[in-house]
Amino acid sequence: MASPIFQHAIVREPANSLVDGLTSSGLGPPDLDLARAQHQEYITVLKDCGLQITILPALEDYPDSVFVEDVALCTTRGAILTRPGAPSRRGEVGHMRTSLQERFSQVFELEAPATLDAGDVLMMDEEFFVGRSARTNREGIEQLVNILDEWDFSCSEVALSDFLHLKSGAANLGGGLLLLAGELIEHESFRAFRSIQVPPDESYAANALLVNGKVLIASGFPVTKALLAEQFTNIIELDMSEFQKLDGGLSCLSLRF
Ligand code: CIR
Repeated sequence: MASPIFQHAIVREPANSLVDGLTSSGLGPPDLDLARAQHQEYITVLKDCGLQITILPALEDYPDSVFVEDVALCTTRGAILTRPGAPSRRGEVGHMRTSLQERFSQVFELEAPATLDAGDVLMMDEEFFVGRSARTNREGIEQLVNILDEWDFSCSEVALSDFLHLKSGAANLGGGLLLLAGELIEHESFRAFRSIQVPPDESYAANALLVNGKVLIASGFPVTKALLAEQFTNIIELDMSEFQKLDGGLSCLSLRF
């Protein structure tokens, strides 16, 4: 199994309304200046990984719009605009349409009553996994599976009970290796893969990102970092404190393709 190679990333500037973003973390509202500085550092690191970055403007009407990952799935054969599970996030999709149509020859869009956040979609080469979560429903999964099938990708469902999104607890580290946390560690869907297991008190660190040979992880999770260091020489830590307050992780802040 190969490691994905990315050339582009799309990100969106944090809005002032970020302080009103959805959250279940109980960590309080984010500090806007710090969130902006962390977002800037995230962009710098992606650039250093060799990506060309498109920075979309902030959307004040959509507090969670900085988490661009949820509104689209970008694959090697086309892109899919989603229909986010949280009603307050549905309007974000229209603000991503043109950017994807300019870059992908095929762009599909999920339709009601489907709901799906692309944070629930994990790509392992040609094999996809989709979390059935509080945000992603049966119709969302059905529509996704049908589109992926047209592109000759397989896709299977992973029932979630604890995590907000599938990628809150799973990351593709390339070469058939997964980083897994919590309920996903023993999950039958991932038995065929090798995995690194994140300890329970570092579960947030599971949302890591492999970008062109470098592993990006949130800072402050020493056990996970040490486990990764056994297999990777290039690990970059990023302070994600302000996005963690809104249940967002490293993958959520960009679309990569
Ligand atoms: C939300 O609840 O939708 C945002 N506050 C966080 C979204 C995080 N996105 C992701 O995990 N892909």
